[in-house]
Amino acid sequence: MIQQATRYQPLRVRNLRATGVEVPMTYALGTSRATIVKAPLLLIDLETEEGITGHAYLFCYLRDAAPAIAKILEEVLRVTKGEVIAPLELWAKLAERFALIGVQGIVRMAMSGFDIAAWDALALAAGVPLATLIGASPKRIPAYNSCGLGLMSSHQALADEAEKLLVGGFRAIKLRLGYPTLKEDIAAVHTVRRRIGDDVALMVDYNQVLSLAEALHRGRALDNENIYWLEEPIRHDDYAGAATLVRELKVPIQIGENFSESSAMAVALAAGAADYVMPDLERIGGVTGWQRAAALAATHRIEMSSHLFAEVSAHLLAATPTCHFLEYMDWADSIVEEPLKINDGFAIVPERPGNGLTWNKSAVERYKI
Ligand code: SMN
Ligand code: MG
Repeated sequence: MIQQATRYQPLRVRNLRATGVEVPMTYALGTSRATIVKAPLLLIDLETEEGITGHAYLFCYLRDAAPAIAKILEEVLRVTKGEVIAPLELWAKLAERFALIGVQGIVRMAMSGFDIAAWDALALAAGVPLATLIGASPKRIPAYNSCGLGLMSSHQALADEAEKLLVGGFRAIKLRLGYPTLKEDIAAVHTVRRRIGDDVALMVDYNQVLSLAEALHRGRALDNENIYWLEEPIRHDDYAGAATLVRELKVPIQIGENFSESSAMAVALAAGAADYVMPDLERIGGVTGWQRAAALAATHRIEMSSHLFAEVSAHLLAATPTCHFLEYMDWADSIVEEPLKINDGFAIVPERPGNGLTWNKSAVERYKI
C-alpha cells in the first residue's frame, strides 16, 4: 500500500513573547573579564496561527540586556507577523530590516532567538526532533563539563570543584585562566590536574585577555601541560595573531564563541586562525547560521564544538559532520521542564519532537526579572 503523505501545512507567525529571568548558577563563573553568579536568560515563545508554539532562550550576559533584546524582538514581530515560518527567508527579511543598525550585538541575538524558536515550531509541527528535521538521528554527543572552574584564590576550592564536575561521568572539563602571572596559571593547571588525574581532558579558556606576545609566552609553557585546547587567548577578531599561535604552538587553538555569523568564521578559517572552532548559537545566527557554519567546518574538515545552549546545540551537533564537543552548562536546568540528560559524559539528544525546550512555569515566575 502506498502511504499518502499528509499535505504540507505552512505555519504562520502570530505572536512573540519574551520573558527575562535571572536563574541561580550551581557554580559561579569567574572569567578573566568578569564573574557571573546568576544567569540572565531571555525566554522566547513564538506563537503560530496554527496553535504550535516554538521555544528558545538567549543568554543575555548582562541583566539589563534582557529587556533591551525583548524590545528588539518587538520589531522582529512587526516584520514577521503573519509570515509563513520559513527561517532562511525570515532571516533574510530581518537582515534587510536591520541593515542600517547592523546585524550585530543584541540585534543579532534577537534574530537568532527568533530563528531558534522558528525551527522548533517546524520540528514540532513535523512531529520530529530538531536533529531529525535537519537530517540526523538523535544520538549521544561527547560533552565537557564547562560549569564553574573560574579564577579562584583558593586552590583547595579549585581542586574540589574540578572533582565535583566529573560527576555524571564527564571525561573533560574547562578551566578559566588569565591570572596576573604565568606562574599562577600553571599553578592552577597543576592543582586541577593533580585532582582529576591524567586521563581527563582539560581545556583552558583565557577569554581574550592576553596580548599576542604574552599568549606566545604562556602558550609555550602550556605546550608541556597536556592541555586539550587553548581557547581565546587573544582578542577574538585578531585572526592574524591567532594564526601565528596556530603555527607556533603545539597546543590546539580553539576560537569561535564570538564569530559573528558564518561569514566571520569563513574569514577566520581562511586566515588559518584556529585548530578547532566553537560557534555560539546566538552569535552565529541561530539554527540557520549554525547549519552554514557546520557546512563550512565540514568543507575545511575542522572539528566543531558548541558554546553554551547545550539543549539546542546537542541537536545541532548531531547534524554537524565534524562534531567535536558539546559545551555542557546546566544554567537552564532550573527553568526547563526536562533538563538535558548526561550519561557517561555524553549528552543525550532527546527523541521528543522539537528542540526539547519547554518552560517550568512556576520556576519562570520565581526567577522573573
Ligand atoms: C564563557 C561563557 C559564558 C560567559 C562567559 C564566558 C566562556 C566559555 O568563554 O567559553 O564557556
Ligand atoms: Mg570561552
